[in-house]
Amino acid sequence: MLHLFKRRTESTDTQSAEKPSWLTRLKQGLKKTRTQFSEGLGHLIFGKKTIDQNLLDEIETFLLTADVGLPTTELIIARLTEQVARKQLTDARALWEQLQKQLYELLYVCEQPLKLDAQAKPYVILVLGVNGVGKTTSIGKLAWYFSKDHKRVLLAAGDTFRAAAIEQLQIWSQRTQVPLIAQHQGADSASVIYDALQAARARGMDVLIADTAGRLHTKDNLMHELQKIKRVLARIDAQAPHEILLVLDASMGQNTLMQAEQFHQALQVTGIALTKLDGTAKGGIIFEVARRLRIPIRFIGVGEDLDDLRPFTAREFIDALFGNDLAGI
Ligand SMILES: Nc1nc2c(ncn2[C@@H]2O[C@H](COP(=O)(O)OP(=O)(O)O)[C@@H](O)[C@H]2O)c(=O)[nH]1
Ligand SMILES: [Mg+2]
Repeated sequence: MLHLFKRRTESTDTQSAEKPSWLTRLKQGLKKTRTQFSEGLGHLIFGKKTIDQNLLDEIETFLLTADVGLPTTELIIARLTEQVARKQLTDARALWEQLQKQLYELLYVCEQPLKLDAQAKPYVILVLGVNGVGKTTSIGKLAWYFSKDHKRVLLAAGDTFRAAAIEQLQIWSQRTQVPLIAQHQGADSASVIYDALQAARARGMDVLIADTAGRLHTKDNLMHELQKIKRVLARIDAQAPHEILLVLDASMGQNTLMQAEQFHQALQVTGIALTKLDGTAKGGIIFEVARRLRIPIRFIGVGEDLDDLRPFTAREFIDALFGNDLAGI
């Protein structure tokens, strides 16, 4: 009890100190993309005397280099071209702001933070994604995020493909002091997660977060395995899993989209966690993810620490990306 009290006090302290530090962290995390993207664009836009087709072509190249993707880039350029033709963008500042506005609007469509439903007890989050994208790490961070919010969380070690995957989740469980249900390597993943849901119900847990394998012997098997997990969970709670969270690695560029489409087709993904935005200059992929998939982006990951996965908001992201003044936020 004493221990619990101590943790909660600590978490309140962290939360009060959290806001500015997260924004700074986000800004640092997006440094590579920002350098590639907005600093480069800034020099380009503010360095030119006239707004003409040449400048728009150069902006187009920049967006493509930052992995915004061809269809999204074309859409943005077409809108800017139209506004230039209508003489709505007569100076560099107006163009700069318009570009940010368009990018913001693309992201805003996907700004739908995950809200736990108090009726769903536990609220089941099934975490999917190919190997190495950051599923297990994100689960550790999510466990931390929810327990700081005083939620009772249980983890399920559903990636039974490798022993190391189970051990890795055990480490996160110890680090965050969130309990874990695990079996041996090679155990049936669906039955591990099924047992975990029963345990979570029996213990009155608020949230169950289940890890899954990102690789089996063939891709087909993986999708069948994941569909089976979904089916068995629904036997206990017809609404479960309440959230099917697909983890995508921002540094994988356009491949990310293909993966997402495959998972979405097989499993009807309800949310995305976009990780490793810190490791890449290609964070522009987020715009293509938002426009093409239109699945809520629930969380973004900008590092390997406990606090490096946060709910996604379009405004914060754009401000961090463009180095806008974050002081007042
Ligand atoms: N830099 C950085 N590394 C991350 C992030 N998320 C995960 N990782 C790292 O990516 C690697 C693979 O993560 P893991 O959770 O094991 O992926 P999984 O195979 O999908 O479960 C690990 O080394 C993590 O520390 C992130 O947001 N930023
Ligand atoms: Mg894993």
